[in-house]
Amino acid sequence: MPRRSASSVRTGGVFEVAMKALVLVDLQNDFMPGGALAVPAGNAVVEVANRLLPHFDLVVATQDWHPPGHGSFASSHEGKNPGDIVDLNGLRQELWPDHCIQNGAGAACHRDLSRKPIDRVFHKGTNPSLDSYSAFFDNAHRGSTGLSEYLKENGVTAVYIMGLAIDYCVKFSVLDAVRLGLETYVVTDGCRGIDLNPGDIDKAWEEMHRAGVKLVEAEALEHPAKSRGEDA
Ligand code: VGL
Ligand code: ZN
Repeated sequence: MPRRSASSVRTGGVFEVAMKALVLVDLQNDFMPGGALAVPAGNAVVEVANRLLPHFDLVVATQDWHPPGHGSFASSHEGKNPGDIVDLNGLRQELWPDHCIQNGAGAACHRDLSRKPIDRVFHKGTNPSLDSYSAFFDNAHRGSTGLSEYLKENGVTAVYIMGLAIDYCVKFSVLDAVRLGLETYVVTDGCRGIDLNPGDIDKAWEEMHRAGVKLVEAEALEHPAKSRGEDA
């Protein structure tokens, strides 16, 4: 259960509940420098997450959580290398080094991430023959991780998304959040990307912008009055 109660917002004489959730995407060892699928400077966003945690009604985290031999691993396809593209059950699939194996050290969240304020953790990528970049649904949009149902049950209307990697799991999560009708914010300094093909990160920001997401810096969430130029 969320620890903090929702804040009430006065709208048209009626008090309505505005619940905002922080969604921390894949802050796992394998996506950190030195990890199996390292995102450059991925570790820099852990302290951003820790700073934001106290400012949210509800905090959820995702973990990429693959079984050994997962279909997104190059090692599962004879003669293929990380970076190659294959057809996985009719879907275009980038191949990756083995990463985020269920219960392995690489799948654990970064040791500096403050765990206590996280209300719920959602696993994705558990189906061996289908990848799941989004925090909400698998890449075929067939199965749900349970996150959208959980947010709905808790009356969440706005999500603030950050994490790794901006050009994969963050982008897919953000686009799904918009489709689900959530007011969707991306915490710009809380994200880092892979740039498998140079330009992927820029393209990801453009795609999210076109979808109508709002961008926000961590500082503005920590000190809302100050960032509007008012006295704190
Ligand atoms: C991710 C590639 C493969 C991510 C997960 O978290 O962005 N990227 N699996
Ligand atoms: Zn993965």
